[in-house]
Amino acid sequence: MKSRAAVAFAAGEPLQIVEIDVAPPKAGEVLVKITHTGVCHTDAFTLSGEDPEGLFPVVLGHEGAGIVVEVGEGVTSVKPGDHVIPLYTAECGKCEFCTSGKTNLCVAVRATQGKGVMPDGTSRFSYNGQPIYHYMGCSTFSEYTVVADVSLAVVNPDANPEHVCLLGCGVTTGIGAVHNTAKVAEGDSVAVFGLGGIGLAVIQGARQAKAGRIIAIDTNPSKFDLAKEFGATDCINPKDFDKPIQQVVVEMTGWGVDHSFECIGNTEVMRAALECAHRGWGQSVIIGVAGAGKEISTRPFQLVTGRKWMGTAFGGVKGRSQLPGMVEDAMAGKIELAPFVTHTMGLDAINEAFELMHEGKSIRSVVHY
Ligand code: NAD
Ligand code: AHE
Ligand code: ZN
Repeated sequence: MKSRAAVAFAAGEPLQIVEIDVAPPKAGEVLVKITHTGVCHTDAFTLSGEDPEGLFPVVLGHEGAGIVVEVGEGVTSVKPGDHVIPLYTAECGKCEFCTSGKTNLCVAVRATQGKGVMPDGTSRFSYNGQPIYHYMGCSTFSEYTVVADVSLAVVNPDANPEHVCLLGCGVTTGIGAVHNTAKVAEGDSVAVFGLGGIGLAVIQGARQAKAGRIIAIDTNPSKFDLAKEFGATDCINPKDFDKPIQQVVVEMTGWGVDHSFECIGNTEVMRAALECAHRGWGQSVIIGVAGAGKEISTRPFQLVTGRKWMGTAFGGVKGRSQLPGMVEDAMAGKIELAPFVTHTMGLDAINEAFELMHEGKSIRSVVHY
């Protein structure tokens, strides 16, 4: 079938809106009509050419909501008409990772997903007869996409897709990092570096956990109003100080914060986030994705003196089991999604979403088909 799609033909170039060909779903696969997709910084990261797994031409997008159109042979977990959120972290329920009870990092389709193809090693997308790569097992920048059945969460059809698409990545990642990875407890102090969709979701999660002090940090002070709305108690701009930001946070708190979160993808800031964690027990969670060749460093003494360095993917959330409940929480007002959606646009204007992100003017742009 034909599908309107925003295709990244080459790194660093704007997406092109074209009509691509989408082949029917094979065994274990599902054809989904995407109705809405958010634009996450990770899409921009891969488009920039910095992603070691980046492949072109590709249909990017991994923060979507849609409706099942057709299922391939053997698929029983979803049916046409189901409202779904595609998952870049699949959940097969059977692999060593799924059954461990220790992680959400299912490996059922991860190897082929990283190569931009479906589990049989081929793509369902093509343009002028040439194959186009899939992205993160989702490719939500195409009106019709094909995903593995283990990469779909079935959600309440009454949920607003313009909002719950954000549970496909940004909001789930931030909130999950607080509850599943850091396990923030009542009264704990928190520092959040980077106040985009991810950092603001961390703040929302920290407020849910009844954290005490929530220090929000960004070089763009236009993010501070929303951070305060979500629960930040202090907002600081590293550019306002002539000393390292970790020193500022330590001086504000005495010995540092119980939990810090890096939500930018900057390895220098990752170091600052670790070093502002409390001596003896403070922990720092890396959420940001850093480019090819980047490495983190700190004095080992920082770890010897009790700080822990951690990381999280999709906030540790198991998508098929836990996302439906998060959608219910959003419908019940326990998770706020509307304030994240600062811009909406049709697919034709998707490049504006990337511009707004780079200019620091948006939190989330949501594209509708
Ligand atoms: P975003 O661009 O919306 O937000 C980033 C924020 O960081 C901006 O407000 C920007 O002003 C701020 N910033 C930039 N440099 C800074 C600095 N030196 N000091 C302080 N603030 C600074 O991005 P986003 O969509 O919120 O994504 C954030 C990061 O999280 C990206 O690296 C993205 O790839 C990653 N991410 C990871 C996961 C995961 O599962 N681990 C999931 C989603 C996104
Ligand atoms: N492809 C990159 C890694 C990118 C990465 O870390 N992705 C996160 C999700 S970002 C969502 O916005 C993730 O889930 N990682 C775990 C996984 O299995 O991909 C690289 O460095 O090669
Ligand atoms: Zn994302």
